[in-house]
Amino acid sequence: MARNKIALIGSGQIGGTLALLAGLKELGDIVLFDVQEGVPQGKGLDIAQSSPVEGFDARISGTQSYEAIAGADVVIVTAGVPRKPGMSRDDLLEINLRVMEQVGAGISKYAPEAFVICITNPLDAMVWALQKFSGLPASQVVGMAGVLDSARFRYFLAEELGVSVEDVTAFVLGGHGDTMVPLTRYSTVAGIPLPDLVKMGWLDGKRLDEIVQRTRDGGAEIVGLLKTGSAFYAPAASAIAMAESYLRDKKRVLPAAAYLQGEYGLDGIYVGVPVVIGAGGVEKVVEIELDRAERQMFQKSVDSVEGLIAACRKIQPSL
Ligand code: TXD
Repeated sequence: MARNKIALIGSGQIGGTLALLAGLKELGDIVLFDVQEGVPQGKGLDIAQSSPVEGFDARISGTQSYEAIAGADVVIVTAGVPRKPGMSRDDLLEINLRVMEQVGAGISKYAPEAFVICITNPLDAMVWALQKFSGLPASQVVGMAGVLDSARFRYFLAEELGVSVEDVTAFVLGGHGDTMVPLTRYSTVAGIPLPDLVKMGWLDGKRLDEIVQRTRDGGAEIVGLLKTGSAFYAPAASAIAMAESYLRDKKRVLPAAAYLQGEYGLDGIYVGVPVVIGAGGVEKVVEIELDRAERQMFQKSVDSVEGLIAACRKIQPSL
């Protein structure tokens, strides 16, 4: 069987980590793309030189040309610029929207069959724009945020309770960042919902609220520590889990920014919901019951995504 091909558009902090993880997991051959000359080539060569030590076989190459992504099975997009001092959120939106336009055209021309995972911020709006620019079916284009947000939630809970991260599941909905909605009653330790753990006296209710807030601020906490960039190990690991579910048809149920067509009473926007990812891409959007408070939080999140989409449309009315 021929190896799969994974194209990474953007070879910065997350892109490089994605290449290393995809190599270590032998997901396939890897093409790193970036506008910065030498960077994808250098990172590719460096990772390739780790393969004899780690014992994995993969062709890893770097490129400035979209042609090199031809026939990719999976494309993971991290291309974009970070927000710099003096740059407003709208400035950032406009620059990254232009980047999505280029990336969408490249994918549409050379890898129209690929499963596309977008990571670039502002996530929910960028994945929406990328799907439009690429013209790929919405089931083939998805955004990564929920796996990361729920991983942070799981890690904090496991640490608090002194249990294995493997036995903690967490459920998050909504947009990435401040407006994410951690659903505590659907989050469990070995199947026991968090509110029951509070009742049992294993978890303090106030501590749980603090952990929820820390999860919401998870990205900012890391930016505050790193000072020169944002998180990249856990974001890369999260996108790799999604790619793996697609390539191996695992049909994992993962939170992801998916295109809604009537689900949750929404139409035509991307927002974080649980989905099944398998060989057919996003094979199913899982629609769960929300109580009043959860619905309100979800709506706040949807409003902020809709605001970003409106801002994109203002910049590019044809979208
Ligand atoms: O959960 C999530 N979705 C996120 C999102 C979690 C963490 C970080 N998140 C966002 O991912 C972050 O705000 C950024 O928008 C992306 C990528 O983060 P990373 O830390 O990898 O950023 P880098 O190191 O700046 O890498 C971006 C690369 C860089 O090498 C640029 O040269 C390149 O993108 N770039 C481009 N590549 C291709 N094509 C174009 N036009 C282009 N412009 C810049």
